[in-house]
Amino acid sequence: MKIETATFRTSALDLEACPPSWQPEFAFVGRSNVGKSSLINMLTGKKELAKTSSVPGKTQLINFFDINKTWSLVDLPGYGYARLSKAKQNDFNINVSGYLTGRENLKHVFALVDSRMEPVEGDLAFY
Ligand SMILES: Nc1nc2c(ncn2[C@@H]2O[C@H](COP(=O)(O)OP(=O)(O)OP(=O)(O)O)[C@@H](O)[C@H]2O)c(=O)[nH]1
Ligand SMILES: [Mg+2]
Repeated sequence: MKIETATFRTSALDLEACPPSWQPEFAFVGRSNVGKSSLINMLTGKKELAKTSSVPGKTQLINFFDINKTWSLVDLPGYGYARLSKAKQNDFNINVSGYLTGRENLKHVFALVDSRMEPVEGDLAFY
């Protein structure tokens, strides 16, 4: 499929704040810094659509991108960012889990792993 348009729609802290949507949605999860945001930019051919960083913990909200005005890609905060407090990590995990389990138009979740590393605790927990 050719991606003709890819635009940022909005960010949300948790499931309750997610925008209403009837479009099929596809989300990326994985540990912080695994490359979720970079992959969205690669797939859409837009280098700066999703914000990326060499420092973990860049994506802190649930970010929605409209593709071809008919479906959506969703960039999620990563887990296991050690420099965040345990309480904040826990909030992220609860918000991401809430989205993954409660979002009605979510069609598919892509769980990214770093092939150079053993799975981390969060990988196994999210599977
Ligand atoms: N070697 C390598 N580096 C990559 C690849 N994809 C992304 N990176 C680098 O990995 C770093 C993290 O990328 P991000 O896309 O911001 O990671 P993220 O999973 O969105 O991280 P959070 O937002 O913290 O959850 C950046 O420095 C990227 O340039 C890849 O395929 N190979
Ligand atoms: Mg990110």
